[in-house]
Amino acid sequence: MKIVTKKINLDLNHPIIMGILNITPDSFYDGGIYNNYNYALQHTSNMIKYGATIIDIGGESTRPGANKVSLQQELDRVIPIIEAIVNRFNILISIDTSKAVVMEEAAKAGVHIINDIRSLHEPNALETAAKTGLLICIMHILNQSKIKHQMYNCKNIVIEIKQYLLYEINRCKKAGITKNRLIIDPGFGFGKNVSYNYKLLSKLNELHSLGLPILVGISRKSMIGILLNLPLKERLIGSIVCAVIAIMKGACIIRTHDVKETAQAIKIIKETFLEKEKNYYE
Ligand code: 9MG
Repeated sequence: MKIVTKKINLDLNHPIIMGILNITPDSFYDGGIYNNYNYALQHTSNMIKYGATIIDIGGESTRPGANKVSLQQELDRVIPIIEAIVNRFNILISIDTSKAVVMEEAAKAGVHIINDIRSLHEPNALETAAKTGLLICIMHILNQSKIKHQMYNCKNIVIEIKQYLLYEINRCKKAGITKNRLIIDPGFGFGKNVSYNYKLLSKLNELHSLGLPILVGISRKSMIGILLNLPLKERLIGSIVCAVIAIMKGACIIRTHDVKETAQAIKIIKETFLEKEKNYYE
C-alpha cells in the first residue's frame, strides 16, 4: 500500500514508525521530559537515528483527566518545535491536535499529517483539515459523548469500530477529503476495557476491508499495565509484543515511545516474513 498525494509519497508496504514527541507537562508516560526545547530536538534526532519515519508532535495530553490546554498555550508549545524540526531534519511530521487553528498553523509551519484522536469533530476542524491538503489520521473512541453515532451495544468491538470509521470516512469525503489522504486508527485504550483491546488486537486484520492504512498506538498503554500488573516504566516488552502482533495483523504505522526497540522488532519481522512489496498479513 502507498500513500501518494501532492505533498507526500509514503511507502507502506513495510511497517513504519511514528515516534512520539510530547511537548506536555502531563502526558501519561513522558510528561514534562521534552518540554525543554533542546531536549525535544535531541530526542527527535535520536528517534530519527533509530528509525522513525514520522515524528508525532503533541502539545495537549490525551490522557483521561489531563488538563485542558488553551489554544495559545498549545500553539506556543508546538509551533516553535515544528519550525525547528523542519529546519534541521528531513523527516515527516504529524501534529497531534484537535484544534482547527493549531492544524492550520502547523500546516503553515510544515507538518505533513494531522493526527486527530477526535476525528475532526472540534469546531471548524473538518473544514480546516480539508483545506490543508495534508494526510489525516482519524481514530475510534468508544462512547465518545460528543459524537452522535448510533449507539452500539458493543457485542462486537470490531464491527463497532468499522461502523464508526466508515461513518467518519464518509464525513471526510463529503468535506472534500479524498480517501488517499486518510489513515485509520482503531484507538487502543480510548474508552475500551482490557478485554476489548485484546479482542481488537486479535481481529485487527478485519479493518482491512475499509481499504485504508492502519495506524496503531499501544505503546505503554494500560492494556499492557493492567494485564501484566506493571507500572509505566516496565511496559517496554509488552509494548513491543503488541506492536509485533499488530504488524502481523496488518498495521502499517506504529506510534511508539520506544523507537529503537520497535525498529529492531520490525527488522526481525521483515527478515522473517517479508518479500519486497508483499503485505505482511497475507
Ligand atoms: C495522541 N494519541 C495517543 N494515543 C494515540 C493513538 O492510539 N493513536 C493515535 N493516532 N494518536 C494517539
